[in-house]
Amino acid sequence: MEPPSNSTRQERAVPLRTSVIKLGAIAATLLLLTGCASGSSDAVAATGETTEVTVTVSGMSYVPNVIEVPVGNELVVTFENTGTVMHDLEFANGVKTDDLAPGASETITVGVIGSDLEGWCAIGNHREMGMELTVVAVK
Ligand SMILES: [Cu+2]
Repeated sequence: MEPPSNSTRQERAVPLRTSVIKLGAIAATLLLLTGCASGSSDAVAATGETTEVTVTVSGMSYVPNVIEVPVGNELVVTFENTGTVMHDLEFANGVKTDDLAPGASETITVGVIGSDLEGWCAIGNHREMGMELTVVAVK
C-alpha cells in the first residue's frame, strides 16, 4: 500500500510546482501589461475639431496668456510678433516657432490637447521676464 501512494504523491508534486511557477510568470506579465496600459493613459481621444488661436506680444507678455482648449481638440496657434524685439513661442511638448523678428508671424500645429500645457519664449531671459502662457485643457 505505501510505495504506490508515495510515488503518486511525488508525480503530482512536480507538475504542481511547475504550474505554480507558470502562474507566477503569468501574474508578472499581467502586471507589466497593466503597468504599460496605465502609463500611456495620457493619450486622449481626438474630437476631430480644431481650436485656432492667434497670440500676439505686448511688452514682455503674450496676449492672451491663457488659451482654453476643449480636451481632444487639436490646437493651431498663429504667433504674431507684435513686439519690438525678436521672440519665439515654444511649447512643453517640443512644438515651437522659429525666432521671429518684429512684424513676422508663423502658424504652428501644437497637437491634440489632452492636458494643460505650458508655453514660453526661449529667447534670452524673456521667460523670466513674463513671456509665458498656459494652454488649459477644458473638459
Ligand atoms: Cu521673447
